[in-house]
Amino acid sequence: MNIAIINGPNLNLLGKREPEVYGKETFETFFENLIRKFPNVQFKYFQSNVEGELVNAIQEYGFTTDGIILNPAGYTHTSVAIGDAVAAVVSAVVEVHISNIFAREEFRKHSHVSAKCAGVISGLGLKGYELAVRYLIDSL
Ligand code: CA2
Repeated sequence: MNIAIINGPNLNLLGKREPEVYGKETFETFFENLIRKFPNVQFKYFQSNVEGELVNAIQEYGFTTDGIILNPAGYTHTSVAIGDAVAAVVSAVVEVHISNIFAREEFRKHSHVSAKCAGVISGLGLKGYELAVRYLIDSL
């Protein structure tokens, strides 16, 4: 089974800035442990701060993997293009947010992506990515 994790802008700063909101762990450390926990899953990881690169990655992995775990970060709330890309691909897409976007500012409560996804996990920290992996394994 192949799963791609795609992270949007600023998530390369995880564990380095704003630990009170996003936690102390870097994504690299979390990802190493995730690979160890799921030896039967082949993971791809992509992070970009550039909207078009995220669209390209969704298009690439959306036809070559079984599932995508997508945290579009700030583009969640602004990007019609990322929502359109998710709608266009065949892989199951799970939207994940580390923080609870419904407990924050009003503008974070709207996502251009959620309605195009199989489901959304928000507010469970990095654990949300692991839960999304479990969902994809169980459902595919
Ligand atoms: O909670 C999430 O996962 C978000 O997608 C994170 C985005 C935010 O714009 C969304 O509303 C919710 C922000 C990502 C910024 O990541 C940082 C990580 C560490 C330090 C600074 C920013």
